[in-house]
Amino acid sequence: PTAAAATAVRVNQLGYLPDGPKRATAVSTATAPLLWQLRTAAGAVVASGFTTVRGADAASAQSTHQADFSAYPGTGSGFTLVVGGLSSPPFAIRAGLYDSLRSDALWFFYQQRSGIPIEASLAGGAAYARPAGHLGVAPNKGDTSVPCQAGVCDYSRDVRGGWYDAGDHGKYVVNGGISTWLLVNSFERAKAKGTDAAVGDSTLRIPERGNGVPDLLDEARWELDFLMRMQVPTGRPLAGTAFHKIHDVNWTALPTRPERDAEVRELHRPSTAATLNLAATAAQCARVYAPYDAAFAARCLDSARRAWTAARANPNLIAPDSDSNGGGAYGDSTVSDEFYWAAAELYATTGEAAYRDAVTASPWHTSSGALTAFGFGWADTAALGRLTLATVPTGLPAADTARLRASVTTAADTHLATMAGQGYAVPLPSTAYYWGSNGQVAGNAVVLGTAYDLTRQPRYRAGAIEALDYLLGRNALGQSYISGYGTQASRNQHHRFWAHQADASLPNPPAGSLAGGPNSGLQDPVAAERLRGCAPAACYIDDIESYSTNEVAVNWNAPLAWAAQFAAERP
Ligand code: 9MR
Repeated sequence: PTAAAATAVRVNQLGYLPDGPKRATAVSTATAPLLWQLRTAAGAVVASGFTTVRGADAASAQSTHQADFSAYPGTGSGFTLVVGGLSSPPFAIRAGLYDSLRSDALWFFYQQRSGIPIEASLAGGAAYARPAGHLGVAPNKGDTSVPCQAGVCDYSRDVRGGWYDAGDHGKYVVNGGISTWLLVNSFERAKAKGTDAAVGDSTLRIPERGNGVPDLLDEARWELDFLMRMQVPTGRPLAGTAFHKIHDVNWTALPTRPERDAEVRELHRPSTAATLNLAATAAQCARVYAPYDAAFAARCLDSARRAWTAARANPNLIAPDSDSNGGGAYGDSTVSDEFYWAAAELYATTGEAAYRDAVTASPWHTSSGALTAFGFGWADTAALGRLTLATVPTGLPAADTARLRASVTTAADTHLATMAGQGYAVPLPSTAYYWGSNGQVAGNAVVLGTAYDLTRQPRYRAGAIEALDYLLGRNALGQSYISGYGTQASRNQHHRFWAHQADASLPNPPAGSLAGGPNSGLQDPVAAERLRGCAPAACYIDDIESYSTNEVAVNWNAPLAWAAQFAAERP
């Protein structure tokens, strides 16, 4: 025992798997190891040991110790970890811990659906039910006949459906693409592993349950149909490209339920990035949906081919960062990575030489930049192509496939090294707490999980699960960023319907909604005012107005769903 005791003990507030890593972080300036004790709900000490002194942690600006109770073989609920005289929040140790998060993280997508009534019986009660959004019932203008912005086109399109991107009412092809890809990839990898029944028919609370098709694919199809509606039709200028996005001319106020949005909606001009997001996800669709719905798979492939051809013919339609009135910009000036991703998906699906040549000619095929310590994202998609080519059997030479697989394990080892260097074992460099950092953490868990799938090396599984520990409370703030999970969980995420903090008659976000997380950029007025001077990993506030730290988004919940599905599997 030393004079300086612990000032906080941070654990995964959901708990730990019996066969998983069990580590916690204590905040303490003590320079000698501290005694830790694992206690049952009744107070009995069932395991004990001494912490490892980790010292200064750059991301949190805290001095930390690590307690490792992985060797404890017992199970139960209401455990606490006592370090230096201070107790953690209670947590469970049990198998099946991630079963509900697996389905809740996917439930988020149903609740974000546009163009369909959200049913009380499926959405978790009357508070979450709402009429269909954006079908043109006054005062709502609807997405069934949406005109273009001035000068973009002289016709209207039916672009109903899909998921709202986040807390706003926009629908964006860039970002819809990566989110859809992650869900469908989680199914494709599960099927290869034989664990797809967990997300099969009648496993989720969605209207399509019982239709004979795996529920996860039903959910992703809701977005795929929308993405294909965003394609410029044959016979029009720029045929085959995809409109970048559709959203309101002006930002709607908070709160505003989707069906009460009275703003004019507009299609924004096609972009190469959006076109390639469509090509990639539609090509993946053609491959993965073929056994369940051959006609839909064929429609996906036709759309993907047309998108690819149109992108090749129009490689410089760059979506600008400035187009952010009424919706997010999703500007992306580098599209070579999207070309690689789309080529990879089209090649993995068709095996055709032209797509193979586009893959092998791409600088991303050999670049180590495809998988970095920072991770992938809506603007950086080469990793998605890399993961597909590393995991889906193709006609690439065996040596090339082996090289791609090695690049995934190398990236996973980089994440493990990052984690080992940090007080909170976060797979994110301490300089990388940007907008949506929790999505990056979850995305890096996807890379770790894929490395485990490829090698069955336990360290990769442990890394993926420890990334979830971070999201569920083992972090600088002792905050679970997933609503409904943990003793101190986010509940006021920025959202126009789940806006209880702004209007007590509205619900909080449903269980399984991931907050964007710490953002050292402090890019909203509440964050700028209340978080001044924060250490990167502490730049977060559970306030509905802090959209730059506390929004939800499809591209963050999608890797969470992937990782939760992975964690729910037996090793
Ligand atoms: O996730 C996006 C982040 O990378 C950008 O820095 C930020 C500002 O452009 O936008 C984020 O995406 C938001 C989008 O623009 C609009 N819908 C909500 C998204 C999540 O906050």
